[in-house]
Amino acid sequence: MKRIVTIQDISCFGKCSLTVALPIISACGVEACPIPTAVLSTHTGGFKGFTIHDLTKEITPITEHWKTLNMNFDGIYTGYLGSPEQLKIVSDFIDTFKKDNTIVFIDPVMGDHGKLYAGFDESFAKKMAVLIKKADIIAPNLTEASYLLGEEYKDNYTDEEIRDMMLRLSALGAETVIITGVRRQDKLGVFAYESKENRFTEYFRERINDTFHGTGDVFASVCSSALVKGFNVKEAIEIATDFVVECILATVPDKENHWYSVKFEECIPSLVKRMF
Ligand code: PXL
Repeated sequence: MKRIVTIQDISCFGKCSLTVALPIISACGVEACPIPTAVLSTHTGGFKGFTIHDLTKEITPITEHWKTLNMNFDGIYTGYLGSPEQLKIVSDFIDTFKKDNTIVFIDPVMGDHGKLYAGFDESFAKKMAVLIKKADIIAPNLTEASYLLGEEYKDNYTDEEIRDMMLRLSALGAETVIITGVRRQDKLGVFAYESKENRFTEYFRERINDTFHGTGDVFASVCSSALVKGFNVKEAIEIATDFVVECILATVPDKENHWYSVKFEECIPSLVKRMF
């Protein structure tokens, strides 16, 4: 069985980061090892008064113990990281645990719809742009991509502009760049650029006019698992995009109650079918 270590927070309510990553990676038939970077009462996207308990101090003792166990990972998947100090620790973690066959998948979670999430600023984005040098694959949305490049976010991008962004992002160090959440009239999709092959790929589905938190984490969890299982980039972005669309469609009828994330649980059977 393949094994992924995933490093991100646990938001106890709100279905994002680890509460999404762990069940999805497991459903894909990949062993999931979490390193929780912080415990929050909820995610930060829409709840008032959420609590945060930082776990930075726990990360190094966990990795020190793992070093004594000679742990190895087929994938290292990082999501929401809360401080420059955590970026540094994750960078050291990659240096220690990345082996020749380890896929390093960094989702540079920082914002969406042109805005950074609460607690992030441009200086954090600059440091994230350094961490992604260590990635094989990065999966920013357009907001995160523009912050990584230190550019103003725009409401609309042409395909040429997105391709140009991907080239410049890959010049920051990652071999493969995936850009999520690209809108095109009545479609929503994903672009990928594989620098080794100099290949651009895209995959679009129908656009649903509702947005939900956590869909980036759902995408990254499926995509990283698929890549670790040996699917190629084109297949991985198709499986992950289809799954996100299915999760959104399952949530839309109950969107008033379930605004905080998607009902991914109901869609797990079809994910399992595609993964095995
Ligand atoms: O889904 C990304 C995410 C992860 N973790 C926390 C968040 C968010 C997005 O808002 O607040 C704590």
